[in-house]
Amino acid sequence: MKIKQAINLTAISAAVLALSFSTGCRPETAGSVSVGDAASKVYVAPGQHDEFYNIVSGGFNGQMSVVGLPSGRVLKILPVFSAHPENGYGYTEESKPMLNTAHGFVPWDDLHHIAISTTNGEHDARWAFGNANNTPRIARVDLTSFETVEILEIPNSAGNHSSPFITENTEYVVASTRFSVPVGTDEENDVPIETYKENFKGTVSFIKVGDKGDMSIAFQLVTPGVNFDLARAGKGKSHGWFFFSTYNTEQAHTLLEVNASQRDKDFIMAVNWKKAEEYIKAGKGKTVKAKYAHNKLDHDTHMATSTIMEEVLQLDPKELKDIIYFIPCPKSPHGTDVDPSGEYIVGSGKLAALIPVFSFTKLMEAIDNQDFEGEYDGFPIVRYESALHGVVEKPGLGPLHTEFDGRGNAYTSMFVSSEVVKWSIETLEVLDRQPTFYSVGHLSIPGGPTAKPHGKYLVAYNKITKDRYLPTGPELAHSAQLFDISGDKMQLLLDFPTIGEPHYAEAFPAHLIKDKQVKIYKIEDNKHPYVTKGPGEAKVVRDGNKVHVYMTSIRSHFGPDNIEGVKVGDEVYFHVTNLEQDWDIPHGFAIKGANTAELLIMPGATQTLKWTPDRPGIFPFYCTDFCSALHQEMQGYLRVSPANSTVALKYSVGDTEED
Ligand code: RUQ
Ligand code: CUA
Repeated sequence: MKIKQAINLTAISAAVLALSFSTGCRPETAGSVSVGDAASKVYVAPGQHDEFYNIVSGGFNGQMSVVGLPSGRVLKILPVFSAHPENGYGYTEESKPMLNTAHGFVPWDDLHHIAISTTNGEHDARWAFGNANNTPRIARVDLTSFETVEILEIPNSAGNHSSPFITENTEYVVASTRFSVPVGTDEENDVPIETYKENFKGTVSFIKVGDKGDMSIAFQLVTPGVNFDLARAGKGKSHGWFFFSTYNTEQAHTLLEVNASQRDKDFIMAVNWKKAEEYIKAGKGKTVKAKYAHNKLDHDTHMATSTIMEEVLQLDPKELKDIIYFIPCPKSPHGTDVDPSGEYIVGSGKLAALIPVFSFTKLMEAIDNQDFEGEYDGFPIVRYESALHGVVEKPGLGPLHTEFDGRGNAYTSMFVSSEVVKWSIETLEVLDRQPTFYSVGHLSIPGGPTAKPHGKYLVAYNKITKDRYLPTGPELAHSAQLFDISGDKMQLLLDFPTIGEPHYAEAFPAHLIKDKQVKIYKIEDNKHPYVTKGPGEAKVVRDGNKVHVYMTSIRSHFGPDNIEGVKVGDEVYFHVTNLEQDWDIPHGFAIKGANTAELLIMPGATQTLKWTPDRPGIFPFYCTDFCSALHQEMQGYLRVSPANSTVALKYSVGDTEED
């Protein structure tokens, strides 16, 4: 038995290795483009704007980046789940609560997927949602200020990979767990790992999104203990349903590389969430204890708060019928994608040699006729052939993700054979294939996952860069490639490096948001408890060993700019209000020896730096953002005296000296 298993393992490992990129997957055709033609298509003349905003996940950097398309120019890095030195996110006293969790402060996570809000299945681009994989959370970014404004932790989840995916009208953001784990109290969860099959469960969380975007967990489905990889909501005719790819339906807990690839087929799990809603309305949910953080940024106070929630509502689909059905899907499906009409569901089995396409109409018929081929953990398995629209034969090796152009075509990324394959949804014929450099993961077409894709471009987000750019030591630039997909054949136009490792990205037309941008925060609306609304109000107040500096910044001075009477052992809080009311005039703040942060303060906002002087002396502070011709003059001095000194607190605001 042991020996047999070992042989098995070697054979499978060898097969997997042969498929993997390490043996070389360099596409045969070199990436040649007609330079003049391609260059003119991506050329955005100086002073002109890009046509699309592209919001790109940064993978293990926990950020999103904002890229213009077709130019590929990086416009901004948006910190979401990671502290970010550029603007103090996660460092300033105001923003630290955003990164609080039930496990405490988590300054770095892993962000894979972007979901741009939709109405009637089309992008409205009010918000961008992103997932934290490691410590499960969903974030909401406001696309008028390009700030993370809300983060909601997800209890009973581990490895929040299959998220965030949204329903047609952004009714829900949905998140499912990658790792199944015991779902009980901390004490109940202390079980032997080998009891996986009896004790480990999956969960799918439906997070309600309010009119203003506010998130709350409406309910959680407890599912069989499998791994969820990705998901998509139904739309159009399939609105009300949700589709999740699963792997490890073998329920292995060790050596998954081998043990989770035993079955010929895993499943796409179809969830009737309208039905689940009915059960919730009928009071069938069960409230269970769960600890998770809910963090929000308040734009009036410019402060984030973190609240620890205590319970969550769960539904048990085992007792409540007609919520969950399993559809067999070959070989560890990674992506599951729904076409713009909502009729076709594409499963991409990463170890499969074909791409199955399911029909929603047929799926409904099969469910109505109870056309099942058995049960999985008590849930009906719909007969594969009955739900199948057809398969794409010989698409390539290692299908991962599929996007749509709105003209009846689908585009699937092939990780192992490093290519994008275009095929017809109706006839399932392969129409074109183009190499990617190299090992492509996600694809993104502007509007690609919506009911109304914009077609035109496709971006391939690649895992390996190898020789595409000037080398930069052991780690090379991560890479995206832009294709023109407006014609019959795809045409490679541009390589551009990305920030972090790109996973999913979504792009939408710039006109949706570009005239809605927040330019300043009105100083009269600033409700920060330590705001200073004019240079005359600047002051320094001692409260025991806490010293609060109410400071203003305006081109080109700080008020106050001379401070004395601070002592070793004090906790000094610099609450700096930027009095500017002009677009694009932030001021910075830094003081020597500060080991918490610097600040970057937007016009009209207040931000706080906490500083604990550790020795007597003179400590200069200055503005870190080049704000005017006199930026270098924007500086000041703070005197620190020994703990027992009698130097009186004293500060000066411009000319006036006060005690
Ligand atoms: S995954 S490369 Cu983390 Cu979206 Cu498929
Ligand atoms: Cu303010 Cu430089």
